[in-house]
Amino acid sequence: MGYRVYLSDVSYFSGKLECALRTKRVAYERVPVSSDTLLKEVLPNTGWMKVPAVRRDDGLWLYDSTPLLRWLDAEHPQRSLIPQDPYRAFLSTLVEDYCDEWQWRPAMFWRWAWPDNARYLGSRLGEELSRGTIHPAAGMALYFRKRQQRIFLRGDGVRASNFDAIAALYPQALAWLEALLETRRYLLGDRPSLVDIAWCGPMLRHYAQDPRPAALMAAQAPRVWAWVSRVWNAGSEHWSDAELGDFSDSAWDGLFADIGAAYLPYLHDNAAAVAAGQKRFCGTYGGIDYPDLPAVCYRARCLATLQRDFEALPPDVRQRIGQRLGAGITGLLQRRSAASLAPIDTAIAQPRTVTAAQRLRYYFSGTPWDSE
Ligand SMILES: N[C@@H](CCC(=O)N[C@@H](CS)C(=O)NCC(=O)O)C(=O)O
Repeated sequence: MGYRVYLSDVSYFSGKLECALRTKRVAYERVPVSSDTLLKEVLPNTGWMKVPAVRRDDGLWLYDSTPLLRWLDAEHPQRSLIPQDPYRAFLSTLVEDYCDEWQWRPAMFWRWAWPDNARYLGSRLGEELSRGTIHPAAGMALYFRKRQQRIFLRGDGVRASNFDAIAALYPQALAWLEALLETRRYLLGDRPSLVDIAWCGPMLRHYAQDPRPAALMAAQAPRVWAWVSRVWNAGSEHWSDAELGDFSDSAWDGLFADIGAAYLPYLHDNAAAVAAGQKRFCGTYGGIDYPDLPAVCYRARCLATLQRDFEALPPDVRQRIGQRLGAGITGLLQRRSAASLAPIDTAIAQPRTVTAAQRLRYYFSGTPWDSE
């Protein structure tokens, strides 16, 4: 059965999903979205005005790259991306969640914080989203540049006081990946797996393809530069049967330390804010002060999912993870979340009725960050 993938050529999560489909050699038709297709096809069929979204020939709609990758590996077991053993699978899932949710801010920052890059990306988005609609591309470009800066910079805790520290998160990520790639072709060895696909979220569409961060990648991290193309082209390679690495390399230490010092504490504070019905909260994560962050329900569900998955592991696997990550991280994985939201379990979308009022609101203001 065939797939149509609704996507954007500049989108973080569309790039992530395309890397997975290409690596697994699952054929699909690319459907670049416009504001009209988002509103008339993607929204009523998934409940989100977000990409990527997938329509199978029989009318089944799938969305949200994280459960979608699990669905794909189950549906198309060839060239599986998710490691088979529970130890590697859990650590890969943790890295994926971190890439999706905690690498998002620096990736948005590098895209929208400097006027030159922001103007270029604004015009690409404007061109893409206005195609076939009545909207002028230039107007759409300006609208999206301002909207993304409002929601994902100022609205996501970026200030003059933490500007340099947030900017430094990208070169830090490059240094981590560069060290891993010094001795291997993919992040866990000789073939791609979930962690490569996850890092391609920020690395492909934002860092390797936006002019400003791409120049830095080519200059400072040529191995990462080559690896991004390697993952994109992985479908043309024969699959290696070599065992995947077990995350024991100390080159993973910096990333795991950031998960413990910044990401998991943030997820707990976010869940507490969601539980308390707060719209905004502040905190210091990984040594960076963030004055005014949105409480994001979806991320409270990410914490619930990680905690549920960790809890379900056999005790010896939990113990091995504890030995690798340290008691601080496993403590955070076990500490009760303040919110009791459902884990993220399915990629299968339920069609929903979109009221005229919602349609109008979305039309003028776009999807809210945390739409249900
Ligand atoms: N958790 C979702 C996130 C999807 C997402 O946020 N997509 C962005 C593009 S990368 C989007 O469509 N945003 C729409 C908007 O901001 O209005 C996934 O993994 O697929």
